[in-house]
Amino acid sequence: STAQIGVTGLAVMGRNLARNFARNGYTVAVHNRTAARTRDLVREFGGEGDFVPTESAEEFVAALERPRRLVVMVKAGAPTDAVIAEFAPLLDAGDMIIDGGNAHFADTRRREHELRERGIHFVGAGISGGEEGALNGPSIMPGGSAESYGTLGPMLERISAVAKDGRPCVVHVGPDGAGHFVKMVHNGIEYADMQLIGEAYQLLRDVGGYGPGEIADIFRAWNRGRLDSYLIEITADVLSHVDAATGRPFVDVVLDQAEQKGTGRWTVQSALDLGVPVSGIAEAVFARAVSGHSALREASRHLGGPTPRALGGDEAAAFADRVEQALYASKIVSYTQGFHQIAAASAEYGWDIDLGEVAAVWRGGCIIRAAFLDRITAAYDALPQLPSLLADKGFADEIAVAQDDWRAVVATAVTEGVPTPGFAAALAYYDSLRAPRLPAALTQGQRDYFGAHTYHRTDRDGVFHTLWGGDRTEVAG
Ligand code: NBP
Repeated sequence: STAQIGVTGLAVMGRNLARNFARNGYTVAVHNRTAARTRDLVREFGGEGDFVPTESAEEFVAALERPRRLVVMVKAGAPTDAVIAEFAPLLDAGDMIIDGGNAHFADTRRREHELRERGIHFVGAGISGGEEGALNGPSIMPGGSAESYGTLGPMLERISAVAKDGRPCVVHVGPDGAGHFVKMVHNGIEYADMQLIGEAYQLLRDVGGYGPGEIADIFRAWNRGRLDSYLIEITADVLSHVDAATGRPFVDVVLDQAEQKGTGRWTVQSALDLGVPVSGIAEAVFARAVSGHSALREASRHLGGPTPRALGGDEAAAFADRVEQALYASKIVSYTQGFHQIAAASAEYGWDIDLGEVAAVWRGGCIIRAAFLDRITAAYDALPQLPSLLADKGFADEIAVAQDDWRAVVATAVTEGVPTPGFAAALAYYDSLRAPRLPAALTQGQRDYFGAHTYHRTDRDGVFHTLWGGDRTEVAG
């Protein structure tokens, strides 16, 4: 037993993670259900470090130093359960199974509870950054016991991405499913970011009158400012790419039907359960769904409405500046909502998640890495009990400056008939929070009318019901 860590599941993610451990000086036992993958890894990359190739579960477990640390990188769902069922009986108390796949946090909670009873530490670790990140430094969000992080943490800190200030992009998020939960919300925020960027692009194209190459330049300029982020950077690259076969902009030859693997949907499902409004993420998930309903779209093309008139010259440039304000303000809102969801889950499940640390581990390695995240960490550092990111003076001030342009952009989109569900939902959320009174009072009246659901009053304590079908006197509820 010579390996400090083992990786089972050697498809793209597992293979690259194993290489990352090996390149950082660890001896890595490697295993895969189909042994050919194990042999391929060692043949192709064996020179990068110390690998211990193994072909059976017993051989794999025997290769690991104690306490054993066994990383599972297989397809999420039933395959993960199958692998756990195969390996757990071979492990001893104190050993660790680290699931680096995209598991649903509820599965992670279940697995952690089951394995804890057998003395095995189960660490559900969210890993972001795709193939490239797994190899060169991902952002890692491990859950599980604090004890497991004691020896595992330093190893993860060696292989993770490093933020600009030199801090590794990994933190012990909290017990059981906390890590996978935070990874899920990360993906939900990623959906929202992508949708907002897409809306900005469409407005620049249809209302600004810019071509894809020009919009790429606009995004490059934005990427030098407060929107500096990986997603803005790759957006510029995608928009400036020209299709080799046709000579047309790449973005014009790709079918406009967005696919999804499900983590955005999970985020919204969890938010519904927690009662947290994540309208930005929800609109992003629904926007992908709309795009995919090709028959419905085809049958709806004749519906009446405006055709956008493109601006030109200085007007277009001024419009682009306003779109930047709208994008930035909407982005603040979608992060506000995502962090609210994490805070709510943390309270619900007793995770005690440090929100500032979450923002800090997203600064490098992951898809939503952005300069902006430093600001979020600073906001939570200044006030750990911050009830909402919008309660941070810095963000509130920026939105105050951005909001006239934000409103103008949404108004223009509505007038010109360009769908901007993300921008509009973010603005509606902002205005809902600001509103001195919401029509929820009327909703309560309606509920009391048809269902005797009762209501509270603004002027005295208690629960009340009005006898709507009778003389409309008010009685105690
Ligand atoms: P896949 O998700 O495609 O899974 C393939 C691996 O699962 C292979 O090693 C395969 O073994 C193994 N496997 C399956 Br399928 N069923 C199995 C079973 N019943 N028993 C044992 N092994 C089984 O691999 P991936 O794309 O590398 O992703 C790995 C994990 O990482 C997934 O959970 C995925 O969601 C996540 N992921 C994350 C990111 C990211 O950016 N963070 C990107 C991509 C994937 P075989 O070779 O014998 O078929």
